[in-house]
Amino acid sequence: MHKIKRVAFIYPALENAVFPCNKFQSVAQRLMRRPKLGLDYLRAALMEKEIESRVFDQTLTDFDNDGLIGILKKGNFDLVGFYTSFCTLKQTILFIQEIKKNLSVPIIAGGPGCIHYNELIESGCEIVCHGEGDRTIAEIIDYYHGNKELEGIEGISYYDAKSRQILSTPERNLIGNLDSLAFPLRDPDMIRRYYDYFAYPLKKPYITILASRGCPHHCAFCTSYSFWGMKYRQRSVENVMEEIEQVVSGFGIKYIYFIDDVFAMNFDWLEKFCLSINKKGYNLKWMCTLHPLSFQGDKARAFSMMAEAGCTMISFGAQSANEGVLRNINRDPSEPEELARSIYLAKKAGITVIASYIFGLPGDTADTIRQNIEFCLSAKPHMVDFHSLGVLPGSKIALDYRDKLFTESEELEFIQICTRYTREYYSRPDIASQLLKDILIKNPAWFFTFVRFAPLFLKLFSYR
Ligand code: B12
Repeated sequence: MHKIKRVAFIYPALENAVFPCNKFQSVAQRLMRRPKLGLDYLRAALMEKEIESRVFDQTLTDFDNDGLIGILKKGNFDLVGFYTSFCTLKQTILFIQEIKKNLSVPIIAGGPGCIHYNELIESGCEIVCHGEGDRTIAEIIDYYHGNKELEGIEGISYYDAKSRQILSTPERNLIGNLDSLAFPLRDPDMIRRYYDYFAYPLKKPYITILASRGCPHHCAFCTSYSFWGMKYRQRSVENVMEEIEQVVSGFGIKYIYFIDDVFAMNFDWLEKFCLSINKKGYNLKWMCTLHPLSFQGDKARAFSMMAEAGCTMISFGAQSANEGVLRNINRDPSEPEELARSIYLAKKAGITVIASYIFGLPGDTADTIRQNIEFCLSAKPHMVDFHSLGVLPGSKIALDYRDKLFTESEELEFIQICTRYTREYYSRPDIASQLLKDILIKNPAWFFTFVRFAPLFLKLFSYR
């Protein structure tokens, strides 16, 4: 029996990834540091078992292999848990191998990289958790405490010494009632260090909150539906308000980024939420991500209600302005028209709008990609986020394109077009003046941030 008293969670940074993310993305990531909410949910689950835990976020504190070994030795941890994603998988495996060489501490892993459980286990990881980890981690602790067998824990893979095989247990059902979860256990020292220099309306200290899990859409490039299942689960407004009360009174939070795949799918929920937040009279602003089809029919009312409740920014996952490409990625060809209306109405309500596009989707040609920027130049969101397709293992695109993934040179070309079109967008006088005006209204102090980090911003705009 291995008594667990202290757990270290490691979040490997993209900047140090040895595969396969491009330099452009890692520069962009340096301009924002987001809390690792999933790990804070796990910390909350461990606290309910009176187990201490810490997150070592490599995006905040850089450490190499030796540094990590030093951290683990000094902290005297009894268990190490890795957050994994496809981009940082190789780096994670290197870390795991190094820990195995130097320490005898058991290692577990979870997160979207769990589909690579074979590689993780072969490198020395004992247990890999699939999907939601909030309940699974508690049972993994029970296993280490001798109160549970591995084969009785749903939603994991592990190496079975008897059969000398990697075994997987049956899938775990999704948590039915998200209100039953403890609120994420946030570390006040880390909260102060997170920032997002792209989102100029954002003021520090800020945190992220999830008001729902999963996404009802099935976009071919995304892995949300394969990871979280097809079900969209929403927390009650009361439960979300309780968490907001906790972070505002506990940490003086000024800004919240709702990182739901799609925020407030249901209009009644949104209305109740906006009324509740208004009633509280907090000095608090927030932002969220919406789908172009969100609140169809009731957009004007939705956006003015949101603005009144403190929403200062909406990010729309537009992805493409071309009907054929939209069909290819399982999206609705009517979206560009709907999005144009959303952008107009959200801006009218005083909300900063960012529209996000992926270049290099199935069916994309130079013309369809050009169509994206032409659409933006006409609909005029305050900001655009043009990025190239990263083919995510587990997504429909990865399955359909298994044998014809984009070559490195094609990917490089898409990245270059992203940069070129981003420059073109912001150099248009009407777009630049709209942006400057909005910054002056929302947060003029952001200009100091821009000057301070000018080399990084310029690097992004000058990538060739
Ligand atoms: C906010 C966010 C970010 C933030 C913060 C990262 C974070 N993970 O917290 C930032 C900006 C840093 C980021 C960066 C990137 N992201 Co991101 N991000 C998200 C987003 C929108 C929310 C993450 C979140 O909080 N989820 C909610 C919590 C509750 O879930 P969770 O973090 O997965 O944790 C749960 C389980 O996974 C599990 N679990 C997680 N870790 C562990 C560890 C152990 C030991 C155990 C037992 C369990 C366990 O238990 C947790 C609680 O249930 C997700 C989409 C999504 N819906 O998840 C994309 C997502 C995770 N990101 C994605 C991608 C692609 C990226 C980037 C590569 C983007 C880029 N090109 O730059 C980088 C990669 C950075 C990296 N180091 O890996 C993909 C990952 C795809 C994949 N298969 O790997 C996702 C799924 C988006 C998508 N729909 O495709 N991201």
